Amino acid sequence: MIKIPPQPCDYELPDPKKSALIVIDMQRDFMERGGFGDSLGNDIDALRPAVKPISRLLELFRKLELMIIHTVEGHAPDLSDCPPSKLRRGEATLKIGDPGPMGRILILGEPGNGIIPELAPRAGEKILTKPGKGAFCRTELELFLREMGITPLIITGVTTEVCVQTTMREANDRGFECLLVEDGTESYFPAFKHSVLQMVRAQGGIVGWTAMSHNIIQALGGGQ
Ligand code: C5J
Repeated sequence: MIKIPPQPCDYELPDPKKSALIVIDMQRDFMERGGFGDSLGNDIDALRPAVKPISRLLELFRKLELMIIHTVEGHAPDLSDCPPSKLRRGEATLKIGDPGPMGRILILGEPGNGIIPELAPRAGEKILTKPGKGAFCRTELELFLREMGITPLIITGVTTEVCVQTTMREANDRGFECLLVEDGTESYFPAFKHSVLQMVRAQGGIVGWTAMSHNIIQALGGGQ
């Protein structure tokens, strides 16, 4: 049994081998100039601080041979999996599917849709593509986790109040124990990140727990 000192109370990992690190949407489309996030007028640099903590967690999970799942938000080239409401929404200079400097915006397989090189998945790590904000919407994630016997999820990625929070709420409702990594998630809006951290752990952890990456790394026996 491993105990991590997060908020609102200790988070218990009965067997780390049965946990997964989920890295949500660390894609060029959200992190780099010319991508979807930038085209919506966001300050992409606001997301950078999450990269190092995620990289350290990835290193430890790889060393301990624990489950790693990367998610990628993107759509089929013919946009058949993109609801018209999502296509219409937002005041982007470039809409989903438009050609941009890194290829078509938010389209699977385009250079801009890939994961940033610093956090590139390695062989054997699961890459889950998803058309929505939540990683459980129209994907095989729930079935996969149940087949692998995984319940605790250590959650990182961007953006905190959109894909990360949606995924965490979906997971919580399905009975997964979610620990959100405070310094391993970022938002274009710092106040939104702050609010999500508070919302998650309020009322005795109504959606889950939050902890800093160094607490998790230390609890799992990694150095700093
Ligand atoms: C957004 C995401 N913000 N990955 N996607 O559209 O949070």
